[in-house]
Amino acid sequence: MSQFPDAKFILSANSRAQFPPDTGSEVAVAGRSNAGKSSAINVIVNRRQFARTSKTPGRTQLVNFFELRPAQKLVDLPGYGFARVSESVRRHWGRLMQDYFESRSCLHGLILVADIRRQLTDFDQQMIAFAASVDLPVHVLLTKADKLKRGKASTALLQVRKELGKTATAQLFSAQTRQGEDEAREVLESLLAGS
Ligand SMILES: Nc1nc2c(ncn2[C@@H]2O[C@H](COP(=O)(O)OP(=O)(O)OP(=O)(O)O)[C@@H](O)[C@H]2O)c(=O)[nH]1
Ligand SMILES: [Mg+2]
Repeated sequence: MSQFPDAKFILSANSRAQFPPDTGSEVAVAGRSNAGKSSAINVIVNRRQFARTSKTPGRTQLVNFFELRPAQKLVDLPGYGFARVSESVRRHWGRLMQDYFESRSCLHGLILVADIRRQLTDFDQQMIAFAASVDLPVHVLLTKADKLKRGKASTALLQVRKELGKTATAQLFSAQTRQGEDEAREVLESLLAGS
């Protein structure tokens, strides 16, 4: 049974004017393009193709808002770090992100999704530093853990935790095996509750 039986898609926004009202409590999911953000959301919410996944990096250039429960939202942010897109798409992404982070007082936390095989990219680091500068708690999902042997995955987690220090928490995750789903849901609940 889903912990969020009434979860539903609200809208996809391409600009600040389209964002839903800045009310209640919201958690955003960010990360490199193709890292596995949408797949992680589907596992956490326990619905197949709830957030649409794709094999083409950088395709989802919209801010997707979902209602988890009344006054609780989850946001699938467009991925960064895509190589094969135009400068104008990249600029649009930057503006959209800036608008998003500037305008959401309801934002209570950030879940950063990172491919365990790539460790944290410069952009991930910048995102974490930015969140720290505005006192936004961050939790890192080291996803695609199924791609590494258990020992290697644990080593990667220790390394990332060391790198993060007190700026963020981190865990292993896999949308394929559902490893770490309970832990991720607990963190999401506590972020939404603002604790
Ligand atoms: N093996 C494995 N593959 C995964 C996992 N999570 C996601 N994938 C695959 O990685 C690809 C990208 O997944 P998405 O969830 O669409 O990634 P995204 O971060 O939402 O991508 P954008 O929205 O384009 O930025 C898809 O082919 C997924 O099936 C995982 O835990 N394990
Ligand atoms: Mg996506």
